[in-house]
Amino acid sequence: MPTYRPPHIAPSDITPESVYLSRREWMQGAAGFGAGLLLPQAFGADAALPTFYKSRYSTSEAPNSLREVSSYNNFYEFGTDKSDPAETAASLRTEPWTVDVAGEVGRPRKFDLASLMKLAALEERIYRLRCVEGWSMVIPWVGIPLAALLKQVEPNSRGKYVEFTTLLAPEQMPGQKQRTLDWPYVEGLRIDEAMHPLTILAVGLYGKPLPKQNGAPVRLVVPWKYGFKSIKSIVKIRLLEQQPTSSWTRANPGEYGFYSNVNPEVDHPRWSQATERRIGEFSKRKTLMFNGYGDEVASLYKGMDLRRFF
Ligand SMILES: Nc1nc2c(c(=O)[nH]1)N[C@H]1C(S)=C(S)[C@@H](COP(=O)(O)O)O[C@H]1N2
Ligand SMILES: [Mo]
Repeated sequence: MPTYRPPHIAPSDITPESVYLSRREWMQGAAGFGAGLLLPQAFGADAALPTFYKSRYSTSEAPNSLREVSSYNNFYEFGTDKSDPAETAASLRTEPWTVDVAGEVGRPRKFDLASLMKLAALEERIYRLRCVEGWSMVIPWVGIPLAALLKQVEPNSRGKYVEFTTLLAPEQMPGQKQRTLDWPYVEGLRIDEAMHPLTILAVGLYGKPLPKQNGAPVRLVVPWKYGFKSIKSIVKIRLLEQQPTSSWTRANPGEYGFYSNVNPEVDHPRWSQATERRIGEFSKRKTLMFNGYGDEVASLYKGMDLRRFF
């Protein structure tokens, strides 16, 4: 059952009223899930985002509650338990914040968060997130297409890959004092994956700025890849000629490849990837090829052996 709705309505076709209605609906939805009480805690009392549009690039599946989205996290900079980031990420300082974009580009530039949010209309994108560990969630992100930022810096013909780096600050990120990974966390995409309209830089979720445990103030979201590709709290973006090595590939190249497309037919060496458990549900679901985004992204991998390029 395809749940992805193709984008035949441009953001400009959607009236502010529908945005307002949808926001009210989410607030009711959040309260209905019992997460209303968590709102002030997760976001801070005066948190606000500029107006944003409801994107057609959204699944019609019901989002997980705000409580689930903001209390069950992977963010090893704050510990390896799912509950650690929500408990300890308060020590992350997200202001001021700069994303430094350079490398194989004509116009290298440093963006603060305000200028980054002005690069394109903010959109809500309700995406499935499939963790390589075998669980999934549906998350209502708010963000801009990564392509809007890349176009600004004008990649040159040698810019074939994009490398992303998380903040390195052990005093704010206690997990970086442990050698769980080679810090800072690094991820990478091929330029066509990075430019794909489904790839976003998220600055919010559930209509508010990102909770720190979800990668504030800005993180990547690549919905057809395993969750670890969606790197959090980004400070640096580099356009490169050579394929970068991500932290997980460096840690274990036999288990985590560069592409990491969600693929129920290619098992992780230690477990099957055929099914997943949606957080909040009891029984398992079948994992969908490319996490259900195959109609949009399969052409990026035409002719590639996805067992070899896992
Ligand atoms: N910097 C950084 N980014 C990260 C991680 C991390 O440990 N550090 N974990 C990844 C993994 S494994 C997943 S599944 C997602 C989880 O995102 P969420 O907590 O917002 O659901 O973040 C990804 N991004
Ligand atoms: Mo993950």
